[in-house]
Amino acid sequence: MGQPQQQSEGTEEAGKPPLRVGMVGYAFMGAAHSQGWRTAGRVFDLPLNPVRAAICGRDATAARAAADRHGWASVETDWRALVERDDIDLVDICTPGDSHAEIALAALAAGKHVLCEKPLANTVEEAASMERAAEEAQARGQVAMVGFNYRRVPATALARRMVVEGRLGRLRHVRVSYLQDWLVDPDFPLTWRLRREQAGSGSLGDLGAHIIDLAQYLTGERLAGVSALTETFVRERPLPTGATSGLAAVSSAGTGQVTVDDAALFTARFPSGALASFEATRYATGRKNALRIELNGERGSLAFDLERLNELSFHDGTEPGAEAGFRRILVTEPDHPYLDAWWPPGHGLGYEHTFVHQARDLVHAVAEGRRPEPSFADGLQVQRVLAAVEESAEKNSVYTPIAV
Ligand code: SOE
Repeated sequence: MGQPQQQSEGTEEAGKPPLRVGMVGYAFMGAAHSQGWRTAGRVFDLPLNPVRAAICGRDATAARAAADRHGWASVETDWRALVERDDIDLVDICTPGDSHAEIALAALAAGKHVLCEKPLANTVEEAASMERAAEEAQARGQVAMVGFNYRRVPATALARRMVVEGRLGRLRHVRVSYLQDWLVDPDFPLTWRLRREQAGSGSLGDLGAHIIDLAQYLTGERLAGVSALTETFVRERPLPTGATSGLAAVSSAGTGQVTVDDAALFTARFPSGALASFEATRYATGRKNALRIELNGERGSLAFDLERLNELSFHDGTEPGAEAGFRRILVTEPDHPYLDAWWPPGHGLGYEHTFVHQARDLVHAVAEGRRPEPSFADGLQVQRVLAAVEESAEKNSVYTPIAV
C-alpha cells in the first residue's frame, strides 16, 4: 500500500497538469465526493485534471473495495501516511467531524490543498484553528474549502444571482427548513451521527449547518443573533452492530444514550433587519430530503425545495397585480449556472451533481490560487452560529448574539 497500483482514469488528459486527490473516508460522503472527482473533468473544461490518487480508511478490506468501486488508484489505512505523500496535492476529508481539525491541520502543514466536509469541525475552537491555518496556507498558495454542496445546485446559484441583481429588493424574510425522517423509528440504532463526541451535534450540525450557510450565501449577509429551541425526542437507542454505511445500520442487543439534538428550531436576525426562521429535524415523517428556503423582499420573492431541485419559484412583485404570482422557472437551461456544460436544454440534474460542481469550483480556485467559497472562514462563521444556537437553547431561547 502507499504507492499507486494502477493509473486512475483521466490521468492522460492532454496538456493539463494533474491535481492528485487523496480522500479520507469512503462511506456515504466518500462515495459522493468520488462521483464529483470522477465526473468534473469530463463535463467541465478544467485547468487541472483531477486524479483519484488515493483513498484512505482504517479497514483495509473496506477501503480497497471502495477504491475499486469508485476508481481510486491506491489505498492507505492511516491518514497521516496519506497526508505526507509527495504524490498528493489535495486532501479531501469525508470523515465524521471529530477528526476534521486534526486531518485538516496536518494536511495544510504538509503543503496540501484541503476540502473538508461540513460542518467544518465539532467546536468553534477547532474551527478557529483550522481557519487560522487556512489563512496562513492561503499566503503560500494553498486553498481550503468547506463542503456546503447545496450552494452548487443550479437553482440555488441562480437564486443568488437574482438576489445580487436586485430582483428581490430589500429582504424582509428568510424562511428555511431542512426536514428528513430517518430517525422516526425509535429502533434506528445509535450510529455516530447520534453521538456528540463524534458528530459534535445532531440535526443542528448535520442539517442546520447547511441551511445556515445557504441562507447567508443567498442573502450575502451573516446572521447577527439567534433565539433557539432544541429537543432530543428519543434519548436511548439500540447499539449498532459492525460498520454502518450512510444512513443505514443494523442494531444489536443493548442500548446507549443519544447525546445530540434530534431537532433544532431558531429565529434569527440579519444585520440589515431581515428576520429569519430555521428548522432542522430528522423526525419530519414523510419528508426525505426537504431543504426549503424562501426569501421575501420588497420587490419579489424566491422559493426553492431540494426535493424539486430543478425548479425555482419566483414572484416578481413589480408585475401588475392582476397577473402577478409565483411562477416556476425550470432551471435546466444553458444560461443557468453550471448548465451550459451538461445536457441539452430541458434535461435536469440531481443531488450528485452538486459534488461535481463543488469539485469544478475547487479545481478553478486551486489553479488560480484564489480563496475558494465557501472558505474555512465561512465554515468558522457557521460554527459560531451553531454554538450560539446551542447556547440560546440551553438558556431557554435567550437571544444570543453571534460572536464575530
Ligand atoms: C444526513 O442527514 C445527510 O446525509 C447529511 O449528512 C448531508 O450533509 C445532507 O446533504 C443529506 O443528509
